[in-house]
Amino acid sequence: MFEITPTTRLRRSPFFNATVKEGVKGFLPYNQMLMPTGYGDPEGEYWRLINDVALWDVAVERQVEVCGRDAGKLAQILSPRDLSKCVVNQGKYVALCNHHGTIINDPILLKLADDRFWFSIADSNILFWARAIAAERGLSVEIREPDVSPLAIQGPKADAVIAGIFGDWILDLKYFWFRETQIEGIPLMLARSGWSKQGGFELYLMDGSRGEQLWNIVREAGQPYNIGPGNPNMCERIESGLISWGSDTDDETNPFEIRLGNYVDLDVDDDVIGIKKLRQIKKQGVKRHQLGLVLEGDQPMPVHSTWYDIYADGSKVGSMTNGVWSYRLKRNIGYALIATEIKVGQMVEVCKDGQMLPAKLCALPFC
Ligand code: THG
Repeated sequence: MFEITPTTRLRRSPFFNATVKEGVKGFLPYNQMLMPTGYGDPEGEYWRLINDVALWDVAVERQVEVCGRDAGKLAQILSPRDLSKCVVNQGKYVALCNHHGTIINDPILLKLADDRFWFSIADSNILFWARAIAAERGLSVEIREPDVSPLAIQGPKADAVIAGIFGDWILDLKYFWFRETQIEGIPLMLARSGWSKQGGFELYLMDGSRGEQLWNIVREAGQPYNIGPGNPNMCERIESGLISWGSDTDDETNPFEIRLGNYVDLDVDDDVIGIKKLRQIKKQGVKRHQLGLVLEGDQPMPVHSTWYDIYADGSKVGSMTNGVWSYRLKRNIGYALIATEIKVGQMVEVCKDGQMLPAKLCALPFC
């Protein structure tokens, strides 16, 4: 086989050494960092997330910090979602769009103070984007990537683990809300969030030199609950209908096509990037929509690394953008980004490596 050439271009997470000790088996590049992709037991790691609790190194979800007099103004200009009622210590899921209404990232926005925000970003360069927009609009802000690295604790027993470490106040934390705290002097932002529908928290580590220590604290507290290492789980997230920007989206995808229309407020000010185009798209109606796909057959198929064409009556009608063996449904499932004329319940064919695979369209989420 081959190895990854050592390079400063792929930065290491503060939890890197901890994940190596846990026996991490693979990485992928994300925001110019290495993100762990598994520990050698995909099915065990999946069921641990569904039944118990899992610990994920998600330091690759970098923060783009915007602070200064015009920070709130810039956050709103970048976000086609009304932030006027967002209060300090509240987070919001936002679909950042460009001037064409194309989604360019789907971060969680954390409001730390009236003049300080973090965009907790997916895999595209929002630091450059935010700086360019701020400069063009003459705004008084400072924009940087702070030393902040999230560690996710996900699964039905995450509440018990986190309450055991930090106290019962965490049980009152609302979805996407967060609070600054510390453990053994390690500075943290503790949020109820995470890229699964099994519930959980994210600890935003604010001192990169203390990653291994934090990992070990959580690992130890989680022992009675069968905690173990894992990573953002492709199977669970597809079953749950979550979006993976850049793999479910292409260079023309708008939020309405991929079920994020609820996070777009069309009556925000005209200076919000993309809003005029989004109003137009909403009025005209979308040409594509995102549906679930269930393939025929009960044998797991390899995970894909490319989109597959979808055919109906011999013509191409869309793409299968991802696919995975569902441990709960015992079927290969995935998402279709497909012409709006094609509806739930309809049969189509997915062209995979020259083979036509029959599949049925269904509503999302699967589970
Ligand atoms: N955690 C943090 N930052 C992140 C992610 C994360 N940045 C990148 C990426 N993940 C952002 N993407 C998502 C996508 C969906 C959700 C969270 C992050 C999510 N969505 C729910 C849903 O769609 O059903 C709920 C949305 C809502 O109710 O507002 O949770 O994981 N720190």
